[in-house]
Order: sequence, then C-alpha cells, then structure tokens
Amino acid sequence: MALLERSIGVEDLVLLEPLAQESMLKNLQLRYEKKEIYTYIGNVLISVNPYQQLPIYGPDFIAKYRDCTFYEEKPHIYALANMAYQSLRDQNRDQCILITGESGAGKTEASKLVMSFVAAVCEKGEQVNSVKEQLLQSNPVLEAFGNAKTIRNNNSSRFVSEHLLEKSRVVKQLEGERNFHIFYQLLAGADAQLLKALKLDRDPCGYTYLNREVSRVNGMDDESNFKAVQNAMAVIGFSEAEIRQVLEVTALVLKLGNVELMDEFQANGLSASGIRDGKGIQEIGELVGLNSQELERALCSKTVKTGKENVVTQLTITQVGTGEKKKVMGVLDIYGFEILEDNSFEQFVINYCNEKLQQVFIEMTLKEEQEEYKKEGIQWTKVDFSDNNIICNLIEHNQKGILAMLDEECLRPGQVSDTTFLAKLNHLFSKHSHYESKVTLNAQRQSDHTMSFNCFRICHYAGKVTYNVTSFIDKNNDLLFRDLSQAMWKARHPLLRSMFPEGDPKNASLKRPPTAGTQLKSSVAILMKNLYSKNPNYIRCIKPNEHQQCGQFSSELVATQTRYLGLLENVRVRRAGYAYRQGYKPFLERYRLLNRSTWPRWNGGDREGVEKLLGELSISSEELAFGKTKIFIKSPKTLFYLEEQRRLRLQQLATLIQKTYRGWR
Ligand code: AOV
Ligand code: MG
Repeated sequence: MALLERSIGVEDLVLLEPLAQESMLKNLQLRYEKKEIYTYIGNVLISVNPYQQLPIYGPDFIAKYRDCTFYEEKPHIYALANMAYQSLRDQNRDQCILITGESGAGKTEASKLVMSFVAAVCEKGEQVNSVKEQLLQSNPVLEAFGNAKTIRNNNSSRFVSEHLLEKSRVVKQLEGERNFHIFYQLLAGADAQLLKALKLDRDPCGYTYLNREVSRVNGMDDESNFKAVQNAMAVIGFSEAEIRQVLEVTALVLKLGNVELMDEFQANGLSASGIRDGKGIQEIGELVGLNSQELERALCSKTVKTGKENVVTQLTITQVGTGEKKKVMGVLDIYGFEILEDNSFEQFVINYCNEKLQQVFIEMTLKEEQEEYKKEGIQWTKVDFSDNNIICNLIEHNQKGILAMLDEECLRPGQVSDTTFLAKLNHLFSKHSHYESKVTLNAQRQSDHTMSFNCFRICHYAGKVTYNVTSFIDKNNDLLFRDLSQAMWKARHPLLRSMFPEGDPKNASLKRPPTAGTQLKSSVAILMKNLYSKNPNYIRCIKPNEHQQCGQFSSELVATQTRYLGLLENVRVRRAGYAYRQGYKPFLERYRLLNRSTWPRWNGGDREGVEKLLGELSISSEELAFGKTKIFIKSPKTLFYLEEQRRLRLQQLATLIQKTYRGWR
C-alpha cells in the first residue's frame, strides 16, 4: 500500500507526523478532495460521506477485497468487512461492527455496504441463500418503520434498539420533517380495497399526525416502497395475517391522532374530558376489536398525558446471520456524541452511550496490543493511557452516579423537581474533577457566563457538555398509564395485545415500571457485555458539510466531529506502544535496497536480513522490537526516515540506470 504517498496524504493516521488536530484534518481533506473517502487508524476505518455514488463498490471491488489482507489494498469499507468476515470464518470469533457518527454521516449506508459484502462472500448453499435474502430484506422494513425525513438527513434512522424508537416523532415533527416513512407508504401504496378495510383515506393531509407541508421527499417513491416493504416482510417470514396486523396497528396510530379530546365544563364547574367525534373512536374499535366505550374511558381518564414521551437511545442492533450456527456478526449503527445548543436528557443518554463505547474501545485496543506482544514474544511494557472510567462512574455508579441520583429523586416522596435533583448533584459532586455547575464554580471563585443555574456540566472525553436539567425528572419517569395498557390488552387483536403485556391483570403489580434511566443503564450493560464477548471492528463516519452536497469539505465541521469521535485519542491509543509493525518478509522486500549486505541479493532468513539492515542504519535499539514474525517500530519518525531513505535510493538508482543507458547509446 502507498503508505506515505504525499499527494493523497497518509492512508493510516497512525503514521501522521507531526500528530495534531490540524495535520489530521489536512490529511482527511486532501484525501477527500482526491475522492479517497476512507482512511485508517490502525484497523479502525474512517469514512467521510462523499454524497455521490463513487465507482468503488460492487462485484469487481468485492472480488478484489475478498482475497486480500487488510493493508494490501487502499483503505476501504470492504477491507474492514473482509477482515471481520475472515476472522469470523477462520478463527471462529464472533464479530461486532460498531458504526458511529452524527446524523447524515453515512452510518446506515456503511452498514448496508458491510452487509452486502458479507452476503456476497459468504458460503453458498440453499439455507444460506435464504438467510442472506432475509438479511438484505430486513433493511427496507427497518427503514419504513424506523426512518424519517429530518432536516439533516432525508432518510434518518430514528430507532434505537428494538424498543427505543423516537416515540415523540409519531405525534409531532419539526418543520420540514416527516413522520416515519411507513405512514406515507401505506397511504400512497395500499390499493383501494386495503385502504377501505383499514378505514383510511388516501390523502395524508387528512391526518393530524401527518398534517405537515412535506408529505413527499425528493427521490423517494412511497408507493413503490410500500410494495417493497410488503414483499420484504414476507421474505423475512411474516405471515400474510401478521403483515395485515402490522398494517392495522399502523392505521390505528394514524386514526388515534385524529381523535380529538376536549375539555367539557360540567354544570358543577369541574372539567372532564370527552371525545369530540365518536365515529373515529368507533372505527378504531372495529379495526382492532376493542370496545369503543372502554377505549374512550382509557383515553380520557385524567391520568393520560400524551406526546410527552421523548426517550431516544440511539442503539440499533441488526443481527446478521451467516448461515452457520452460533457464529455472530452484529452491526451496530449508533448515534455519535452530541453537543447541541441546548442539551437535555436525550443528549445525556446519547453521550453516556458514547462514553461507554470509548471505554470499550480503549480497553479492547490496549488488550489487543498486549495480546499481540505476547504472541510475538515481545517484552510487555505497560502502555500508559488515561482511561475514561472516572467519567463513566460519575454517570453510572450504582449508588452514587448521576443516573442513580435521578432515580432516587423520581422515587422519593414529597416535593421533587429538577431543581432538587440538581441541588443533590451539586452537593455530591462538588469536588469531582469531571463535574461542574454554577454552584461548584462559584465555590471555587471561578466565573463562567456561559452557564446558568439550571445546568450542570460534564467533562466528557470528547469535550465539555452543559446539560440543562429541565424535564430530566419527567423524561426519566417515562410513564405509560396503566389504564391505557389495560384497555389495549383487552383488544381482540393478537399483535396489539402482545404489545401491552403489562396490561394483563396477571402481570399487574403495584411496582412502578423501571425508569428510562434504569432501562437505559441495563440495555447499555447488555450491549457492553455483548461487545466484550466479540471481536470489535470500528467504522467512524464523518459528515463533510451541512448541505448534503458532494465535494464540499468544511474543516470546522469536521474538526468538531473528529473531536467528538475521539479520533486523535484513537491515534494516541494506537501509538501508545509501537506505531508500526510489519511481517519480516514484506518489510525486507521494501527496504533491503537501503543496504549493501541485503542488496541486490540476500540469501539469509528474513528476520536476520531485517536485523542486519536496521543495525547498519544505526537506528536506536529502543525504537525497535523483534517479534517472532514481525518487526515493531515505535515512532512514525523512524518509518518516515526509512521511507525517505528509500525514496532517495530509488532516485539514485534511476539516475544510475539512465547513465548506464546513455553510455550504451
Ligand atoms: P446516517 O445513518 O449516519 O444518518 P445515512 O447513512 O442515512 O446517514 O447517509 C445519509 C446520506 O448520505 C445517504 O442517504 C446517501 O445519500 C449519502 N451517503 C452516505 N454514505 C454514502 C456512500 N458511501 N456513498 C454515497 N452516498 C453516501 V441518521 O440515520 O440521520 O444518524 O439518524
Ligand atoms: Mg442512519
């Protein structure tokens, strides 16, 4: 590979010299301008969204990458997918591919490329083919129900793990955004008979939940996508009846949006709510086999609050089957670190997940290094690297973490509010090195005008984030009222019933459902356990500009993302031990022309050749370690030196050849 080709930058940031934020950005920009959207940090892949179809995918490229080792060809997502696949197949190690980056950075496209690569290279066989087909067809279904047009991405994934969808989007969208694709697909694509059976009208404008100026997205054909989704569901294994039930529930949601609650003033002056138009509620009742009076009661009881739920945890796990039992390749498409102008519970949750992923990354990278050194028989000197355990602890500690404090406030009887919650944090963490608030800063006689009294700040690995505590308590409570689940559970509709198991009187306990924070903590714990048991592969996606435009590279925007993705940290972890390693044979091949004893001929072993070569170049022995099969070089400077020497030597040889040639003439 062209390690240090100057015109297109370095292909591996581990070799960047000097290593700094600016040089890293320059390198990425240079490569992006040359349409080289992929760059490595060791075996981590950075991908910068090209916003155009590049001619670097498809069968020819798959064929090229499936037979090569990781560093042989240019950096490519197929090389990463291939490495994961080979390790799965040959070493029987479960794999996990972690894809991070902000909205529109290309995570979902990356996950599709990985899946299509794996589908193309995995072994043939009838059973495998059907699994493959299911795998590829899962995408349109996931996207129909989980994706929507947002301001930042026309096809933004808004779902997280199976259960944590961006629920608030169902009832309300920002200007210029849409609800989940499936609603528009259903209305555009269902035939007249189906629409009638679902008691729906074709026009999206008739539905409160869709009643927005954008019902169409450029380049997106809702009608034909609906056919594709129906077909995909059948391929995945949904029966006809099940598909119908899913559509009925989808219709139910649309129709519920049109049910108008109204407050009536009764003669006694107390208010009570009722339903303005009985027809809608009756139709819903018929659609899913519910007694309409009961439904009305559940909807109107005073306890019902709608549109207040807003939990977003951006974790999506798509399990990828590979035909063989028990071997697993998981693709995790996760929302990256997020710092908005106003950061709330959602950002806190997202950033906590990313903090945990960083922790896994550091631990696993250092562990991997350690294992390689051991395998190569190299003396292990402890690699110094500051981890982020202290920040993770600040958030998740079982008794004394921020999440525990939040739960404590949510469950405590008496006057609780976001303010009492914050006061508690300020008291407990007044001396914590990664926690700040107006109160703690004042106590230290520091002033900070950017922070107000209802905020706290966490110094994350990726930077400081100020969180506003307003609605933390409400969002953490995430209550679904019992009367509603009970009514839904009574529906004569198998799917709807199954969605509200807590409505079953058998399950009715007085215990309060777990808070959003607790649910999150346990799903993160499960995810971490899952990751630690697998071999991780990382893809870091970067969005080059805010306009979904090709060819534009905004350094400022990219700088922010590289910081949030912790890329510089990534490079530092990778370089903590030996920055570069290479097998003796290829290393000798590349550099043997630098030395008289190894050039033009070397008859000894590869390792001896490398020893001789480097010995005579008088490179400090501290820079080098000789492993069983590989040479390890500590700093990139040494490698640069070798490359520079090689370049000079090649020039010299070229001149020599020219002279000789002239002599002949
Ligand atoms: P995301 O998954 O990271 O955002 P997507 O994967 O949906 O982002 O990418 C956004 C858009 O960028 C796609 O619809 C494509 O038009 C374009 N794109 C991304 N990667 C490529 C590529 N390799 N080649 C060509 N075009 C690409 V979100 O789901 O919003 O966080 O919630
Ligand atoms: Mg996505």
